[in-house]
Amino acid sequence: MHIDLLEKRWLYVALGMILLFLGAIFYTAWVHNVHPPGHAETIDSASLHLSEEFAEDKLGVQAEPLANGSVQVRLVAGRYGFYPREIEIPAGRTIVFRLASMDVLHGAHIPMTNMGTMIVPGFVSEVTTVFPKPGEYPLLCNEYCGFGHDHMWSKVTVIAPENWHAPTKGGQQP
Ligand SMILES: [Cu+2]
Repeated sequence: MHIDLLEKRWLYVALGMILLFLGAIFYTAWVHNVHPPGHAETIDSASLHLSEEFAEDKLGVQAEPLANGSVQVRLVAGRYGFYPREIEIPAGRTIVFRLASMDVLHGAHIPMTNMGTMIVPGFVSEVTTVFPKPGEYPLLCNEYCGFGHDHMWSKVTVIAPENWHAPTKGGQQP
């Protein structure tokens, strides 16, 4: 089969682009730890307030660290806010966010970090991340969820590990 030289060149260009994009996907997966969510855990969004994990007094930074030493944070997303509105977490430690929506589709995103996930009603979203530097970070909703979407954000304060203390009981906030 004869393939014209010009056509061949364009084939190589197309092939090169495919390899470039595949390379970018694998690079971000391996080097920056960016993965599609592989976590499917269901929950009844209409009765979060009655649930074992997402009842009002169980939200926020958890008093007990997980078995591997990471700090667990539970948040509920609802029109229009993340609850609790403010959390304090330590820098340099693994943070496991667990999020559930009480109404519609929301997103959770902390700009300039790899903390980002959709919060689909009926499912628990889990994101594991580390904040290397202390500071104040906004936690934003990045899925349009209604008229108040622009105002849907919470404050995440990352504190130097030596100054951070776990809350004495679940749900307790600064
Ligand atoms: Cu939202």
